[in-house]
Amino acid sequence: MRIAGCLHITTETAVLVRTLQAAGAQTAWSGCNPLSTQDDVAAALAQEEIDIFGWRGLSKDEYYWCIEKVIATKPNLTLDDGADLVFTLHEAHPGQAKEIVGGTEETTTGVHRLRALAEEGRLKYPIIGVNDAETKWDFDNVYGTGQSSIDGIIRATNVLIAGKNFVVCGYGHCGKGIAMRAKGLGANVIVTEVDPVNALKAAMEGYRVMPMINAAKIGNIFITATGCNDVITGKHMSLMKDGVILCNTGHFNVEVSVSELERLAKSKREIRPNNMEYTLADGRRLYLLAEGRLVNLGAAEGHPSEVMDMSFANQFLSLIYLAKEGKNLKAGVYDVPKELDREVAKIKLQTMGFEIDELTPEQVRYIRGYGAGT
Ligand code: 9W4
Repeated sequence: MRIAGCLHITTETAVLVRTLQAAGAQTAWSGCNPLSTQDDVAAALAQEEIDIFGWRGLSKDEYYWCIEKVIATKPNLTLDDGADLVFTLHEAHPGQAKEIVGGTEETTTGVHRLRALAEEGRLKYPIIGVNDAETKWDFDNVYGTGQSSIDGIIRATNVLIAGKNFVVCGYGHCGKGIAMRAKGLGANVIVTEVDPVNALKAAMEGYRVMPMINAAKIGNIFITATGCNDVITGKHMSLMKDGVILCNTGHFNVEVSVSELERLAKSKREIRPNNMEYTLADGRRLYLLAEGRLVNLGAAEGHPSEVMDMSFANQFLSLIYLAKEGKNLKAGVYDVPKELDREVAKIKLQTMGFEIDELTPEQVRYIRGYGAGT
């Protein structure tokens, strides 16, 4: 198969590309974010004569030039992260879609864009939304974001987490992972939420739950993981203690209001890489990490490879599935078949050296039967 990929050019992606090649595919690849390409990785793949189009810091025009180059290889499968490849193909090369048996999409945003396209009746081939596989989102959000966000905070500050009031804004899957890891390091975790069910889960986990305006007065470290804007604003900053650390691991730099911090500050200086000290008019200092952008990517290295491997195993198995079955599927957005998701979990357990039990035939009969009542 000829596979066109549009996915962050990172070490983990390089392993996926090599794996697809080892399985007999021809691949052509571009990055899916102008800033995420690891140039050394792109160079290494290019040296192996793998078609790779991307470098760190490309302009918007260069970004789409790379995607065009990938489309020009006349793929029959696509792999996307954010759906820029699929949209470019549909808009600029609609005739090519009939050659394509299927595609995969890595992210929630991409799946949303593709569903909208499908609802308008314009999506031209079947696409599997890899994001919704349990062995993808449940692990990268909780364990990947959890660890890498704490890692970013520590790299940017070298602060001791133990004993700190650690405020997690948003208790979705990412917030849950961060809170769990902060607790493990000895922090007093405080959760702020707008959703009563999430807030209740946090409370039952033993965290203190309170509105942001109250947390602002007592927190030492604040991290936003909401996906929403204006979570920490000037009115919170004006209540904060001297020396607090602010960072974000959710949507790009809209959760901590950097503009309001800039407005409140009398001066600023970078005290360490990815750590900006803002001094307010009354002398209090607030430390903003990674410019309010995702701290796990800005100050650390994103998800560890042992999380990405599950996402990319889902990608790999989904592409194999589409190579075989794609022509029998109607255009639309599909879930990763449940058996593939389970297969990824099974293999991951094996690689971690864990074995599990199997149900006996009697147990299967018991579970499936309805005879056992009171
Ligand atoms: N990376 C990224 C890197 C630097 C960067 C403007 C200057 C996401 C997922 C995976 O987005 C990624 N610098 C930016 S934005 C930006 C984004 N700016 C913004 O001002 C700085 C990214 C998936 N992943 C892992 O998590 C681990 N391996 C992976 O493949 C990678 C990168």
